[in-house]
Amino acid sequence: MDQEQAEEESLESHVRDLVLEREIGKGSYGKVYKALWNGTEVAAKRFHAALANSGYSQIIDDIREEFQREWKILKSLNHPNVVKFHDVVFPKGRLPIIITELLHCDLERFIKESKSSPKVPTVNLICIALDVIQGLQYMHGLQNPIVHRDLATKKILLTDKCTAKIAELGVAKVFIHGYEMHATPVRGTPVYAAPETYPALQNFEVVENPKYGPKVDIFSFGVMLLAMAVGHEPVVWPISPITKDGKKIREHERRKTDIEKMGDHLVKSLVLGCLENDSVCRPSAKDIKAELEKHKWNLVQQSDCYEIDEEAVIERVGHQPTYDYKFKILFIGDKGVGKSCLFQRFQNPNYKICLSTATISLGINTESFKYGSKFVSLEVVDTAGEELYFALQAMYFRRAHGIFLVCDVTNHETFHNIPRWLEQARRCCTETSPSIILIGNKTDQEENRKVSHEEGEKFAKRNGLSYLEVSALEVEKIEHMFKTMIETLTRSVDPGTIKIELAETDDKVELTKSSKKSKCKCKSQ
Ligand SMILES: Nc1nc2c(ncn2[C@@H]2O[C@H](COP(=O)(O)OP(=O)(O)OP(=O)(O)O)[C@@H](O)[C@H]2O)c(=O)[nH]1
Ligand SMILES: [Mg+2]
Repeated sequence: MDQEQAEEESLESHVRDLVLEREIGKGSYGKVYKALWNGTEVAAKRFHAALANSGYSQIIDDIREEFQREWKILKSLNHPNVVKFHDVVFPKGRLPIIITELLHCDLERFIKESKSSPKVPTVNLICIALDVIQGLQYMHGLQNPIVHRDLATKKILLTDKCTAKIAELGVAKVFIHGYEMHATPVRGTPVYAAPETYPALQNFEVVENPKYGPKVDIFSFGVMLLAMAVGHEPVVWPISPITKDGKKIREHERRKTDIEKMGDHLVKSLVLGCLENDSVCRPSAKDIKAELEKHKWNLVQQSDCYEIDEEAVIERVGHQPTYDYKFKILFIGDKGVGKSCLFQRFQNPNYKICLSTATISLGINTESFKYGSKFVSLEVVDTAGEELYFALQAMYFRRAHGIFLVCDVTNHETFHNIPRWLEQARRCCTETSPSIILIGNKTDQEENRKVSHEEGEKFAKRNGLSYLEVSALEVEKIEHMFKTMIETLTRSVDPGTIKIELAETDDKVELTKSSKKSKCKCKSQ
């Protein structure tokens, strides 16, 4: 074994406090190791020793530049769906090592080694896609958008609970908001690359660098969706998207085999939209997120194991040191619709609703209870419907998992304002995909009803919500309303299908149905 090879195989990090334990992945430039850094488990990415020692200063400079860029970009990002950067270390006389959070496996491998049929069950596909699109929405929504430029299943990492995170930002680039820019063609993964990232050629000579914007990531996202739907890496024909005379081939045509194989998959129209040759025709990250959320909600509702167990009771318990789930839920809606009464009656069935007074600013309560075999901690935020307090509202929505969007069925104005509340909830709840339930309250006043049951249901259906009618006077209905929320939340965190097991020894990925009772912590900690 020569010196380079020996160095390549060596687990010597040449940095104090960084212990490389074992290789967990290979990239084009380097290897990724599971490592211990100041006692914490991390992933450490370092170059192939051969490249560092090659003597080709241009290559080394390129690599250095790439690492520096990745370092700078990673450092500025902070989102649950973007891999967390810890540090970069420079071993003496060697190339830098990037230290990031340690994840379980990448999506490419997950698909390859899955034993499920289909390889990625639809509900998991939707959850992974939602995570990735949220990461992209965050990156593209920055003041100066960051475009990944090399999104592919290999660049998506998964936690053991299957939360997806965007990784490997080595070729990411900061763009100017709202502009397309000339950029060098990406050396990334060709089958994932958008057609506009290919340079204009004349007699096989590059005549102009390509011009593109964040929509190149949307294209790659579409390819990633397609790969999950068909259960393997993308197949394209012909290999080059450009004909001899410099014309671009339609991507729907190049990817015909996979598109046909996808059949009538739930995400088919999304995939086709993302794979449009003209970037303007591709949907935005925001639109994709809204569509995926609708699919997720429908799946959660359709699944027969998701029926509310009417026998199950919510058993109040004192404060618990540990719990299976922790959720934050919000009550929102116009003033006087009964938000405080509904919550007070849930807390205390003997509460006299006639005593309710307008909420000032907000009220927060934490309730612990046992539901079935699970311990649940609920932080309930009762907001004020009074306009005076609207300025504070964006703050309440942070990290909210569930929302009761309440209207008063005896007051049509309160129903008329629901779209405004819904829009605000969707805009402000950036960190998670909240489960939203539309509540029509005060059904005890049937004679004064102004909002019909059908009207409420129709609106809810159109907007991917579920609809419940209640009266703060009827304790059972309030119990049902909270049960519905808890069931929905536990399922949206743990859709009941994914458990990734990577054995230390053989590194196998297992995709199995987890039991309904599987313990799972809240996803958005
Ligand atoms: N008949 C009837 N009255 C209700 C019901 N729920 C609430 N109310 C009455 O509606 C009024 C307003 O209820 P609150 O719970 O204070 O309303 P809110 O939505 O919290 O109002 P803000 O805090 O101002 O945003 C009170 O007078 C309650 O007694 C119900 O189910 N039926
Ligand atoms: Mg109130």
